[in-house]
Amino acid sequence: MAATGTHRRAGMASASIAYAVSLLSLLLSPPLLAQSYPNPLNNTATVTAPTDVADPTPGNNSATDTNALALQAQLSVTKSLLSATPVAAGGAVQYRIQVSNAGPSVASAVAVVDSVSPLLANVSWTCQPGTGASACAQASGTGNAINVQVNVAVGDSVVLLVNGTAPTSTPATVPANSVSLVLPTGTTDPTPGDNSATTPAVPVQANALIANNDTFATAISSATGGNTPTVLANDTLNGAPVNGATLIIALQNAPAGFTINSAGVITVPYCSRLTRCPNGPSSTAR
Ligand SMILES: [Ca+2]
Ligand SMILES: [Ca+2]
Repeated sequence: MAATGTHRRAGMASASIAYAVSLLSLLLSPPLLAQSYPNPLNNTATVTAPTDVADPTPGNNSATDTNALALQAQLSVTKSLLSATPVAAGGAVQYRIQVSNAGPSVASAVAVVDSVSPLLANVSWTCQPGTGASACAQASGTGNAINVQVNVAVGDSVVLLVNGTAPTSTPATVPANSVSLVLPTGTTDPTPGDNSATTPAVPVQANALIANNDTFATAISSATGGNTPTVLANDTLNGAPVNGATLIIALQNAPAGFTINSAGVITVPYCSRLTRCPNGPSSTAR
C-alpha cells in the first residue's frame, strides 16, 4: 500500500512538472526562425460506436479536415539619402534602408537587394534589427552588390546603413538607386507595391578651390635664375590645404622658360648673353 501511495505522489509530481513546463512554454516567445505550428493543420473527428452497437462499415467513422497554413506579411521598405546632395567630389554618400513588417505573420529570410552604383567606391553597410525579435543574417558587409537576408517580426523593422565614397572627379552624377525585397517561397505580401524604394540621383559637385595671390619677399634675378616658394601654401581646396599632386597646375601668360611643378614651385630660368631672355635682349643678364 505504501508503494501505491508513493506511485500516486510521483504521478502527481510529474503532472505538476508537465503543467509547469507547458505554462513556461506559453510565457516564452516563440523562436524567431522556426515557426513551430504543424503545416498543414489537420483536424480529425472520429465517431466510436458503443460496445453493444455493431457498425457494418467502420471504415468511414473518421474524417480529417486539412488546412494549409500560409505566411502573409505586409512588408515595406523605405530608402533615404542621409548625406548632402549635391555631394562634393570624393565626399561621403550614405543611404538608410528600413524594412518594416505590419504582419500578420513573421517574415523570415527576406532578401534585401540593393545594387549600389559602381560610381560609389569603398561601399560598406551595416544591418541592425529594431528589437531582438528581428534579425540580420549578417551584421555588416562590403561591396556594391548588397543582398542580405533579414527576419522581421510583426510590428518591428530592420535598418541598413550604406556608406560609399563619391567620384573624385567631375562632371559626375551618382544615379538613382533602388532597393527591393525578395520574399521567400511560401510568404505572400498583400501589398507588393511598397516592397521597393528609390532615392534620386545625386549630382557630384567639383570641389571649391580658393587660390590666393602670392608675393615673394626675395626677388629672383634672371642673371642667376632660381625657384620661388610654393604658390600653393596660401590656397585651400574644400577648406583643406591643397595637394598639388591631385591637381592640374599650369602657368598662364608666363614668360617663356618659366615653369611650375606639382608642388607649386615656379622656376625662373637663367638668362645670359648667350641665351635668349624671356623678356627681350639680355640686358638684364649681366
Ligand atoms: Ca508590401
Ligand atoms: Ca597661392
